[in-house]
Amino acid sequence: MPTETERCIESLLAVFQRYAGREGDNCTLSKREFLAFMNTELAAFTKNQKDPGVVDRMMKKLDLNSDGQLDFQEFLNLIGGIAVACHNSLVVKAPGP
Ligand SMILES: [Ca+2]
Repeated sequence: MPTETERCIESLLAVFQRYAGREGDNCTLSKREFLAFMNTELAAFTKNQKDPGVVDRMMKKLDLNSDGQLDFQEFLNLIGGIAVACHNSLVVKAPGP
């Protein structure tokens, strides 16, 4: 039986591969694959964005080597950033001692 942490890693890999495998290089997310990922998997976030260019700019910021694709490391930077933001908002919201 995998642990909870191992299952989380497996899930991240599976989601990345599912979207990366849609077109072109199946080890990276193209802009279209990234948009599909954002609109499906992070729809709550995407829907709240009034600026339609925000996902575009996120892609540019995440694409550290500027090859127009997001590899798994670049994708993890996004997940890590969101996780940290969630953690921080929980810490701020949590009642003090
Ligand atoms: Ca890249």
